[in-house]
This record gives sequence, C-alpha cells and structure tokens, in this order.
Amino acid sequence: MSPPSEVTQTHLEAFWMPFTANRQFKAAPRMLVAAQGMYYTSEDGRAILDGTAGLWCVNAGHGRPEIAEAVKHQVLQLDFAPTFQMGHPGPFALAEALVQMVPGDLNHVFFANSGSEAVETALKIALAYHRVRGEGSRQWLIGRERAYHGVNFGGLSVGGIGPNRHLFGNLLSVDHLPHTHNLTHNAFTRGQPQWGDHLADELERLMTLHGAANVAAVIVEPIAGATGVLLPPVGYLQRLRQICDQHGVLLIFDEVITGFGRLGTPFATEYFGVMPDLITVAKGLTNGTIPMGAVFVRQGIYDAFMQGPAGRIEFAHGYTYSGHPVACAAALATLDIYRREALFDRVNHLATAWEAAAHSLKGTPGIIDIRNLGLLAAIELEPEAGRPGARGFEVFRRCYERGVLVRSAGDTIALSPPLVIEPHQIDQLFTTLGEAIAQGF
Ligand code: PXG
Ligand code: PLP
Repeated sequence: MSPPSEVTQTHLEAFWMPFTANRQFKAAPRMLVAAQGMYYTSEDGRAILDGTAGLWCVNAGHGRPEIAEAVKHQVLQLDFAPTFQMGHPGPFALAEALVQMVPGDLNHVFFANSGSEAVETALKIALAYHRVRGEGSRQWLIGRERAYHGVNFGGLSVGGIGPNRHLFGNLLSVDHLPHTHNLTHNAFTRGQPQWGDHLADELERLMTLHGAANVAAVIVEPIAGATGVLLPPVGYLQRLRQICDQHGVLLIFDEVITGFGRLGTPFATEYFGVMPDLITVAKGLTNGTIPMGAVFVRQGIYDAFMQGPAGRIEFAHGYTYSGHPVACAAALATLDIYRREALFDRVNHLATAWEAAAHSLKGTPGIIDIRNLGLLAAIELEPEAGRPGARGFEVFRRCYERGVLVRSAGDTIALSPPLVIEPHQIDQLFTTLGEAIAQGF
C-alpha cells in the first residue's frame, strides 16, 4: 500500500511527529506530496521553493533519476545482506570512494544509518580507542553549548540544547565549552567573525578541571547548524586542535550538516584547514534519499584496534543496517552527481551573490543579526518578550504561505538550500523572507 496522496484529518492522529508541536500541526497541517529540483509541491498544489534542502540533506536537489535508478537496481540485485561476518560490494566501494574525498589519513569508514548513530559510533570509538591503548581513565567527553549531535544518549549528552536535555536527567560524564555566538561583537559579520577565538581557551580550563588525563574527546560542529548557524571565529578551531594535541585528546568534527559541499569544499575540515581525528557525516551522503550515516577515522585510531588475535572482533559495535546495500547504492549515485556536476565548487561561484542577498535584508525592522558562510545563512530576529521562538515560527509559517520553505531555530531563520539553486531562486528566497519579516509582528 502506498501512502495516500492526500492525508485526511482522520489519518493524522497515529503518527507521533518528531520535534513537532503535534496538536498545533494536526490542527493546521502543512503537507508536502511531491518534489522536483528546487521545489516541493504542497497538498494544495502550490510550488514551494526549498530553502532548507529538505532538512539540510538534499544537496543535489530533489527527484534525481540517477539515484532512483541505482536504488531500484540495487533492490532487485541484492536487497539486503549482512555485514556482520559477511560482506557485499556496496560498503567497500563506498568507503573507498569516500576516503578519496577526505584529506589526510582519515581513511577508514564505519557506517551507521543516521547522524545520531554516526555520533554514537564516533563517541564509542573515542572511548574505546583510549581503553585499547591502556588509557581507560579517559572517560570525559567535551561538547559545546548550543550544539546538536542528534538525539541518542551519547549525542544528547554532548549536545548543548537545554530543552532537548532537560527531560532525560543526568547523562554521561560530559562538560561543555561555551558557544561562540556573540551579537555584541559579531552582529552582521559577513563570513567568519574575527572576534572570539579566545573562547577556545575554555577548553584548557575544562582540561584542568577534569584532569586532561581523564578526557577522551572533544566534539564540535565546525558550524553549529540546528541552533541557527553559529560560526567559528577565525582561529578558534585551530586553537581547539592545538589544545587537544597537547593533551592527547581526540577531536571529532560533526559534519552532518557541513559535509558534502555546503561550504564549497567536500568537508569543512578543508575549508577551515583543521584536521580532526574523526568526522561524522549523514544527510547529504545519500542526498537524503535513503537514511545513512558514517564516521571517518584516522589510520592511527583504526590501527590501535587491529591488535591481538586475528579471529577476535576488534570493535563490538554495529547496526543491522551498517553499510545497507540500498543506502550504499544511493550514496554512490549521489557522489557521482556531486562530482559530475561539480556541485561543491558551484557553491564557491554562488557564495558572493548568496552573501549579498542575505545581507540585503539588513535594516529590516526586527532583524538583529545576519550571518553567512558558503551556502548557509541565518537571519536572527529580535525575540518577542516572554515568547521566545514565536516570531521565528511565525516567519516560517508566513514564508510557507508565500511558497518558500525556511527553517526556524528559535527566533533565527536558517537557510541551506540545495546546492543546485539558481540566482533567481536566491532572489526569491530572500525577497520572500524579507517581506515576511517586514510585515511586522
Ligand atoms: N549532528 C549534527 C551536526 C546534525 O545537524 C545530527 C547530528 C543528527 O542526525 P540525524 O540524521 O540523526 O537527524 C544532526 C541533524 C534542525 C535539524 O532543526 C537539524 C538536524 C536534524 C533535524 C533537524 O535544524 N541535524
Ligand atoms: N533490538 C533488538 C531486540 C534487536 O534484535 C536488534 C538487532 O538485532 C536491535 C534492537 C538493534 O537494531 P539495529 O541493529 O537495527 O540498530
């Protein structure tokens, strides 16, 4: 049975929607029924310009026949095969293709099915890495305020979004760096802010507090996405790298959003010129068509596990669907499109126009910050007293009515379109957003 193309009111109740105000949504649903290129089609037949690449994932645009063909072919050829003590060609080919795209010796890949699972996997690798080397005291994990690392227990623990954490009590042994967002110093900065690299020195303080010999890893998003596109100040990530190196602590970049071209390079690690020890990815890996996540691991970490009897399982971890054949086929077809259409480099050609369009909204009453990098931007609104997030949500709703999909993160509107966006669509996106805000509150 295929999903009905129209969902009637009676069909709305059973699905407990994720990260959604269920009762509000079900009272006035916003339903998408088709997608092609840069546009969704809504249930009422309107074209909706996709300003968010779905949920930061459809980097090559919607409805790509090459991916559809690869998926169809794979389902008929080999629908499923285990990767526990068995193999099939997909994940070997995909891992090989991925390590070609990543700099340095980040040359081993562990597969998961989402960003959340990629994060859990990376944190477990980090903890176990120290144990297999006899440094089992290293149990502390350092995250950052306003970080999003998915919703499973590890990612939630290192994540820094209060409302996501409060319902679940005490989590792992974690501490958090301060976030880097500062309107006093950096409002309306174009690109990376100059002020704030000293915030990385807080890591030294945490090392002293918990004892550097007890710290396993630091995990950060090179750019925090879900909490509203928070940019790293110039020099900040370099400083984190230095401090981690000084203390033998692993550095994990969570590139679930920044990966696959968002900044005009395959991964943010190249963009910022900082090499982490592990990278987590998902989303754009399959253009959002089939769920998949992955962790890139440096040679020395992989080697640390490959010790002892050859018949021993070196890392007791994995998902039924790690390296799923259909996800691998979708990912390989996606990487082909990225390469053939030079989509990452396309971002470098669009970035100047993108930045200009974003900052053209400066001066609109109610906007307190505009920030951008690569094909990412955020417009921050003055919150309404006592109702944080209300204006952001209202602007999201108004844009949808005007045929544009944006994402609200509190009172910040985040924009991350498919990399295939055309200049006139950039204009449509920001013009519509500007009108929706200028309407007032
Ligand atoms: N890490 C980062 C940096 C992410 O952005 C995840 C991990 C988790 O991935 P999965 O595939 O488990 O969702 C993410 C996901 C938003 C929003 O509101 C952001 C994400 C997911 C859903 C909504 O901006 N990021
Ligand atoms: N729960 C049960 C009862 C299972 O048997 C399994 C896997 O075999 C899981 C959870 C984990 O599922 P997955 O491997 O898809 O993450």
